[in-house]
Amino acid sequence: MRQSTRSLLTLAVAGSLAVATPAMAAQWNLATPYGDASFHTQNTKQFAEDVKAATDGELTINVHSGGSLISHAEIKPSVRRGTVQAGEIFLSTLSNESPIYEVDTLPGLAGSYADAYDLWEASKPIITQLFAKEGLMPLYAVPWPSQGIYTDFELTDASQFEGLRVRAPNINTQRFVENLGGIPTQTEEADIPTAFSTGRVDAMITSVSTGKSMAAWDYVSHYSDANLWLPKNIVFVNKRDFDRLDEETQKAVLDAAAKAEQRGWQMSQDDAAKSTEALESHGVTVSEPSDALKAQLQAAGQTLFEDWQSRAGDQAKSLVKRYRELQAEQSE
Ligand code: PCA
Repeated sequence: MRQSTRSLLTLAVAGSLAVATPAMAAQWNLATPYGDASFHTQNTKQFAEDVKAATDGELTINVHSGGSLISHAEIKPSVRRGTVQAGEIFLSTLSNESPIYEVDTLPGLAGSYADAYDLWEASKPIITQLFAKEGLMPLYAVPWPSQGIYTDFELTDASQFEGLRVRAPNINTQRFVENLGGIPTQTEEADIPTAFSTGRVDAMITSVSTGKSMAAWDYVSHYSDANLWLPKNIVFVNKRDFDRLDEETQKAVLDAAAKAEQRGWQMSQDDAAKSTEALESHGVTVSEPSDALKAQLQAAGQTLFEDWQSRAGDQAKSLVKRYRELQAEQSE
């Protein structure tokens, strides 16, 4: 093809594209490991719709759910590299990078939504700094309902953990299981049914939401509502991709993110109630641990917290201090 013909063709193609889509329209791909049934994914899809509406289609965010595009562990590295522009992950899976990321899986620190929110407020500046070092920017974070213990027998005493293989979604949960004498297994949420059906695990620690979405009643009979901690998902973007947007679009993204955070915290509470009902209606016995069991779980948790404090640097300690201040303000 002669050069002049080729450039004419290029011009023609560029021209037709310009008619089809506004010149500056941007597309982001956002990868999440969680499926469409999860309230987290529903919230993130709503976030994407809000952005599209607010920017008149200037920015479209395509949410790829259920790990369909990228596996959980690869999501953050992929956003960092720019393979995808945005992602959602379970924040505490990053705990091998910094003790800061363990803070929402420390037993006894924040056991209510109000406390968990204060903890997030206290962590946000530090987590934003850590993400910025990798060229990433957090958009919002939303908690799972509190974590409890699923077993196929009535859990009455910590000694029942002896030799029990317990599925855990992050490092601190694994340590917690170990402190109780159990054998922890790291399993992705999507792989839990297989882990049970192949006999790799006997029990699990997760929320009522996950218990409902993976049909826990097929594998276990009891849920002990131990209210261990409220761990969060975080949604974040590659900072370069964010910086490329014009100011108005950036503001639309941040506004929609703030709305998604607010909506998500409410969705988590609503989903906790609905999921508990679903578990019960499928025959799972839901109960709070007895005082004796509570004390045993607390002791295992206390060891974990002390261990964390000895590993955590000054930054982590000042985070907890700030959290305590916010908590005090809340109760004034
Ligand atoms: N569900 C996810 C994360 C925490 C939760 O409640 C899981 O169990 O993997």
